[in-house]
Amino acid sequence: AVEPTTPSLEELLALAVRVVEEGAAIARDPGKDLQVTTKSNRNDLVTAVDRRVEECIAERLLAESGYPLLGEEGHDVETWNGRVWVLDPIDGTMNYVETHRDYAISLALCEDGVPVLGVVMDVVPARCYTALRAGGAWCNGERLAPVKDERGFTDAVIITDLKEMWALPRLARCLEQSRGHRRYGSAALECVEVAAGRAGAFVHMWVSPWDIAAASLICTELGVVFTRLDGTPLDLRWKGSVLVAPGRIHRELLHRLMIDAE
Ligand code: 2AM
Ligand code: CA
Ligand code: CA
Ligand code: CA
Repeated sequence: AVEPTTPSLEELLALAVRVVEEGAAIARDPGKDLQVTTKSNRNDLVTAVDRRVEECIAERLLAESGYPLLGEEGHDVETWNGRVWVLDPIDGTMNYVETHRDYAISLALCEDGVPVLGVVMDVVPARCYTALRAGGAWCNGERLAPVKDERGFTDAVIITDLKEMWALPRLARCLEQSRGHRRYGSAALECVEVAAGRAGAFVHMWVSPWDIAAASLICTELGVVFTRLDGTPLDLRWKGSVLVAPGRIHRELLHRLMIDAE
């Protein structure tokens, strides 16, 4: 008998891109009724499309890879040990419902909690960001250059939420000194903005594993430093804060946010 061969990470990345493209097709053509309902509060939304995209991708990945899947809308795993898919079927559901742009599908494959491949699909412009651990990162198949690490934060745009500014007065001061403040409403796409060099930093107090599993690999493959707000290493298995920036800006913001207010 012929032993089935274990798929390479390149093959698994190709599979991940295929299923994310299928999910994007569902999101682009949702049918009449989105069935918008709320979860923890009136601005925490989920739609039938979130669930349908997760269902479709989970089914395909289980059939074609056999690895378990953790997804925001109802797929849990018993353990992070070994290979586990981590999926956010729609990151930026409020945008999906209200602004009709800046929402993403995020899919990563983790080994013992460490992402080894990642896909972040910016659905509306069909821009597909991918990364392979120790292999680099791409946008629509074109290799992305490592981020430049020259600017300080006063020469950069910083992405964060208004809530964070109220929670962190020191962050508000940094934003005043920066080139400006942005917010897009999809944590995955916001990380990718830093990886692509269009923003200098992303700061967020509370992200879930599926928000950042794929985007964190895209960032680190391009030389972006990706830690908790206090500078400690990211452990994807837990929800928490993130400070995402090239080295110099990361050092400057860490110092100003955590060590010295002046
Ligand atoms: P979602 O759209 O998948 O829920 C928007 O502010 C960003 O924060 C999005 O990435 C969104 O992901 C995420 N988000 C929304 N509600 C959240 C919550 N209650 N806790 C943490 N993250 C949330
Ligand atoms: Ca959600
Ligand atoms: Ca999300
Ligand atoms: Ca989501």
